Amino acid sequence: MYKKGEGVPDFVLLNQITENAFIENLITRHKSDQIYTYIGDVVISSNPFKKMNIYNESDIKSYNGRYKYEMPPHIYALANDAYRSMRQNQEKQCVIISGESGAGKTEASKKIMQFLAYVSNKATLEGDKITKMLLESNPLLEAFGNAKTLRNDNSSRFGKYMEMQFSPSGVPTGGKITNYLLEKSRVVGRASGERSFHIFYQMLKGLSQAKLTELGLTSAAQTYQYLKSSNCVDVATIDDVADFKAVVRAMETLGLKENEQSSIWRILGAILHIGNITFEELPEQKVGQVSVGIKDPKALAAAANCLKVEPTQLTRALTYRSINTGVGRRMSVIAVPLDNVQAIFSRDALAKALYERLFQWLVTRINHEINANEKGLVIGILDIYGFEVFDRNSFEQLNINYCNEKLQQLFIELTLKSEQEEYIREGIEWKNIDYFNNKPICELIEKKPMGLISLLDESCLIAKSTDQTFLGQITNTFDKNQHFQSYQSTKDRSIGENCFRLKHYAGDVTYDVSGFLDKNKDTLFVDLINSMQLSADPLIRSIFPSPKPEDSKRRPETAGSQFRTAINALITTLLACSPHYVRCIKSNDNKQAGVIDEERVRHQVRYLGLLENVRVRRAGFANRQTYERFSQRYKMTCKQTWPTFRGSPKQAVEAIIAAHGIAKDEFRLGKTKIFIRNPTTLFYFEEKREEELPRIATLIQKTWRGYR
Ligand code: AOV
Ligand code: MG
Repeated sequence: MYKKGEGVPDFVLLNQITENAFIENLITRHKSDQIYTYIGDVVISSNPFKKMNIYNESDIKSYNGRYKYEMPPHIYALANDAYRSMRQNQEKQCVIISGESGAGKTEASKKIMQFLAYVSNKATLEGDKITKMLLESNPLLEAFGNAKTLRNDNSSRFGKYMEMQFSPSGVPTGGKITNYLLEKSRVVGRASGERSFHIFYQMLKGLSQAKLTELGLTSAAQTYQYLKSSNCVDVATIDDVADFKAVVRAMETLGLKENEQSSIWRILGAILHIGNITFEELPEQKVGQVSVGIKDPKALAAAANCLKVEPTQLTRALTYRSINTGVGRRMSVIAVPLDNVQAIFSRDALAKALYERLFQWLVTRINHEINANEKGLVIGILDIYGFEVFDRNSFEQLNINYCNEKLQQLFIELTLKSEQEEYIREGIEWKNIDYFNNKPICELIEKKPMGLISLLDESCLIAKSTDQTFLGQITNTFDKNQHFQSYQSTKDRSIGENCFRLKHYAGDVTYDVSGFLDKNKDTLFVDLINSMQLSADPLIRSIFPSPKPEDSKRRPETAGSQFRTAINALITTLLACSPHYVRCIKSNDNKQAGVIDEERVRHQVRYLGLLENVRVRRAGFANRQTYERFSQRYKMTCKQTWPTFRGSPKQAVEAIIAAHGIAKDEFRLGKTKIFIRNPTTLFYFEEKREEELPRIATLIQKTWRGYR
């Protein structure tokens, strides 16, 4: 089945299960352009950083409907399995794609969608339309949600769970996208050498001159402080003009109307103008009271024009803050002028809020077009931001890395832990295999009431708290925790005084607490909301609904706890599906084709727990089914069990196994299930079943005729 010099297609087939043998096989395969390798059902993918000639229509066709063992490893084989299992078992499926930033998750998710769209599309007009829309949502959301980072030129800055919905027979009926925490701080700033979201650069290069003039924009990104600040505008691997055309095409396919598109450009234009607004101190009106005015009225006027609000209203909202004083009937609202720092904070908060709310609107708008039957069959594809470490890591990285911890935890639970537990429960003889469990670090972050997120929330409630008091508090709380370090607790100079370090499953990350409280509170002053409500643009008004009276009594949920809730809901959703895994490996840090960095790969193989995965898999059983299910499915392949059988399901299974002379080591009979060691045995039964089906069908037909 496989050629010499290409390594083994499944790590389970290695002669020796050692780390070196594993890595050697991965490198051999990568060098011979075999980027996919299995560990049983799990697909390991190593990023080639070059265009591969393996994703053509002919490739899709050759994997469609085939069994895994018939073809070389491919992500299409996994997609095909998910589609088959969904129809065969009438069960929801999910594909969980993990790996660090730049490892190839987003590319993998698109390949899976492309395969599913192709094979499920039965060329009906409706099916055609739906699959087109699902596929076109990718370039659209990538334009708004992805950006160039130091790790990846097309890095996802939001998490995405895309459910493709199907009818019981597997015809596409719709889809639904759930998005997770967008890194909105990128809109106002980021590390040098990175870019803001793709759409800003695309728009400036792609919009017509007339449109730019209408929005008061020039095509030079350098004009805008929000884009200029990170010293990166053009990226060699990115064609913004072509991407812009794809975005506009996608908007049309997805039914975004002319006026909606126009509002989108206006909001984006407004954000760029807002970034150019600066403030200056005004002469003191009262002794000791500092207030600021707008320094550059042109930028403000341009922003107001894009937002369709009065410049005076926008000025007021950016430079004053309303505060409630007194209680009951004595309550009144006073306007307090902001100082320069506060005004900048409020300006940036408005830009971030506009962008985040526009993004959320876009996802909702797409769902409105595509969401059909949430209760039916689905294949969900999870593509999140991968584990990342930069020189400076903040609140965003903490959330991203927490999310990766949770997915690693899920992988451990499903493939290493529960697999071994099930053998024991079913009374199958089993020698335990050790693995690194990252549960303690998940708990350190998310546990209530003493985890990091809860403690951060607590700090946000106390008026006197600062980022530094928060750091002091977590240092005290996690003093004895081996996954936590800070300068105060270790006097280790490599951890800055404003920082703490977490020992994540994928490596150590040092987080700088500056800005943690503000980012977690994520307040948007009511003045800004009110000013947006006065916009003459309905889309802008709709994304800034007025706070409900009951909201003023409740504390708004913080960004951190919202994310924790969303991620745990995601895990619940995933647990309700049959999982399929893709584990992506980043071959090198320089995005180079043909290069595979042994040490980087070794590190990833270790933290992903891939060797343990092979061990459990090899010592274990590839497939298990309840006696009921197995006997129902294969009873026609055995004379004793077809057409009727009087014994228990377990006895039926025993009869079937015996009739086919299956070797003793190939299966085990547990308390409620049969365990099968090799997938080939199952394929054998599938083939036998398919051979028998036509005969049975004729038999049934004859019987029916007899009745008539
Ligand atoms: P990611 O999704 O895992 O990172 P991507 O899927 O964006 O990573 O992959 C990064 C880059 O690697 C892509 O832009 C391609 O250039 C290249 N690449 C990945 N997979 C393939 C493939 N199968 N064939 C060819 N090139 C590939 V992040 O979103 O940063 O975590 O937040
Ligand atoms: Mg990605």
